[in-house]
Amino acid sequence: MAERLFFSVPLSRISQLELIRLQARLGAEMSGPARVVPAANFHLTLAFLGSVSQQQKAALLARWESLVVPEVSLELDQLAYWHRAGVICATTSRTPMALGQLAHRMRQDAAEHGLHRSHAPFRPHVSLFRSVSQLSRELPAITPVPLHINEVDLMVSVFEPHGVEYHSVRRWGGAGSLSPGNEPR
Ligand code: 3AM
Repeated sequence: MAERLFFSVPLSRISQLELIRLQARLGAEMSGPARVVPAANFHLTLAFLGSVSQQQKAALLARWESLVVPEVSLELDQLAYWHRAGVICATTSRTPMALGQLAHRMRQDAAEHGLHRSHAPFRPHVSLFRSVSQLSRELPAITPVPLHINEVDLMVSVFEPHGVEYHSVRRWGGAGSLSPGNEPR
């Protein structure tokens, strides 16, 4: 059975709380069918892989087995509304080079192995609202939300009756690097 997979960066509890506060502030102004992204679904996508067969997934995991996650900091310092996607997200005016390079490698690897080919440039973001058909007024300036990045997940996206759920299939970096067979000596 194929699965919908993507590489992403998880968010710390502190960053999640700051983004929940931001959602509450914006939500008061939101009209129409806009949906609030639940904090459990907050993530920063590095590369969307599309529908991946079990065979492709095993090969993908083998290729990325020894991934070393770069330690980088970034600030989510602005809001953006992406009309075509119907998304309001927190994004950054400065992408750390190491993060951009990792996203590029992952996207290139996916395209080279018959998975999703990304065309849009990598723009680090965390989606806060979906199905936003229009903005009633300009998005406000925000206090930057700092993110300290040292972990990467391979995530599976599952459609449940109550909405989409994301689950980590494999984590690299941070505590995730202590998975069996990858323990420090
Ligand atoms: O944009 P966020 O990070 O909220 O980036 C999309 C999404 O999350 C991307 O994968 C993430 C998890 O669903 N994504 C989903 N569908 C996509 C598609 N058809 C897609 N990227 C490109 N094409």
